[in-house]
Amino acid sequence: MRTQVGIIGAGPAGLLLSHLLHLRGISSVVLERRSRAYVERRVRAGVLEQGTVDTLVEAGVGARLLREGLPHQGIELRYDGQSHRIAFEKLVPGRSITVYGQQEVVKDLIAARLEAGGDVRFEIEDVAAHSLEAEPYLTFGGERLDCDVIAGCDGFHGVSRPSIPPGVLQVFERDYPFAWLGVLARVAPSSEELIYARTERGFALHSMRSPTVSRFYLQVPPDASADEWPDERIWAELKARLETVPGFTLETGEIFEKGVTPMRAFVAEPMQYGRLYLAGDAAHIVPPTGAKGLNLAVADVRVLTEALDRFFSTGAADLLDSYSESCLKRVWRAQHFSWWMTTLLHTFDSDDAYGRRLQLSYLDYVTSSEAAATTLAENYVGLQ
Ligand code: FAS
Ligand code: PHB
Repeated sequence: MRTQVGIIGAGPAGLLLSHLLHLRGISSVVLERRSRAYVERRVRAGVLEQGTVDTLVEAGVGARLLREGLPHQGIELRYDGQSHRIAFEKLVPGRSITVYGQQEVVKDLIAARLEAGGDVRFEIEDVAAHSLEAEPYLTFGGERLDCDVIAGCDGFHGVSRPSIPPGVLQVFERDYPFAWLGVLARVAPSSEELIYARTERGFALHSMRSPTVSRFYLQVPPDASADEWPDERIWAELKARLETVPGFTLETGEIFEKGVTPMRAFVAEPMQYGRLYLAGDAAHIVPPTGAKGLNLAVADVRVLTEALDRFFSTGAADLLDSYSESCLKRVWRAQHFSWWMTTLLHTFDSDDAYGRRLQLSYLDYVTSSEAAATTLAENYVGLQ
């Protein structure tokens, strides 16, 4: 078998790359380890930057997103018994975010690929990448797929990054001393917008997926397990961390999904080797506090699509050669913003009284200075 681009992974990066390449007449095969039902059910990100929405709409896969997505013009920072709105419409006029679950994006992309007769294969075990320097190929289940290029879109735990010979990659990473317990509940959101809450008990986030489904996160110890968090304990802790301002009541409902996500930051440089190009979580991970992970994956794919289109249509490899450099500036901006939001809002070492005062002082500054609030807003909605 032969294809122009062999893609490992059917997450947002792999599926969007396959779709955008198809629109430019470039063939690809997507090889996914999990089942279609699994990847369509996997709950992850929820916030799309304007650039991500524009990309999906322009690519013809944004109809349901425009119908069902929830456009937001601001977020709330809640701390020390105070509530402060970061108003995008005032600080970054014309730019906003849309709340739309990552699994919905994945469903829309899979539907589009299959409708177009795209070659997306699920439950493919033992994918391996070979001969990356010259004539690359993938093997899986006793088969061989010859490719002109391989795209590693297989996430943080995939096989593509480890296929790069030792000594080539420089890795930058930071593990945080806490994790997030994520919860989905069948209850109308108690706030129209997202609430990022910093409390002495720890961070909490009030988000949502629809007018009838809310999404919550709690900062928990790094080794926490969802089994330690029965529903009653989750609601009690969410109330303790969110019901801190007058007039706010957190509505409760049936919890139907819960899981713990580690908080880590990671970047592998360069994001390419020979004819292998890494995109999305295969190359970088951010703590989800800044809602950047999915949006970074989409941004990588936009750059890679242009580079591959130029290569296949003209033979020029210049954009491919500069792919990693083109992505890393945005990657590191998102890394810094995610670190900044995480350190601003989470509770660290309980003995660090000085550090906690610094946090409160910075929050007072961000919520009283238009310049500081604009810094948060323009990074959150996505830099142009
Ligand atoms: P993905 O990990 O989504 O997709 C990679 C795909 O490759 C998967 O389908 C996987 O099954 C497949 N794969 C892996 N190894 C393979 C192999 N050997 N062979 C074939 N296929 C293979 N971001 C946010 O912005 N907000 C959040 O709240 C948030 N929550 C998250 C929660 C969790 C548990 C995780 C892990 C991530 C979260 N993220 C969040 C980040 C997340 O949204 C990623 O940024 C996004 O999924 C990146 O998309 P991909 O790069 O496509 O990687
Ligand atoms: C989500 O709704 O899943 C979400 C929202 C904002 C974040 C992280 C996750 O910063």
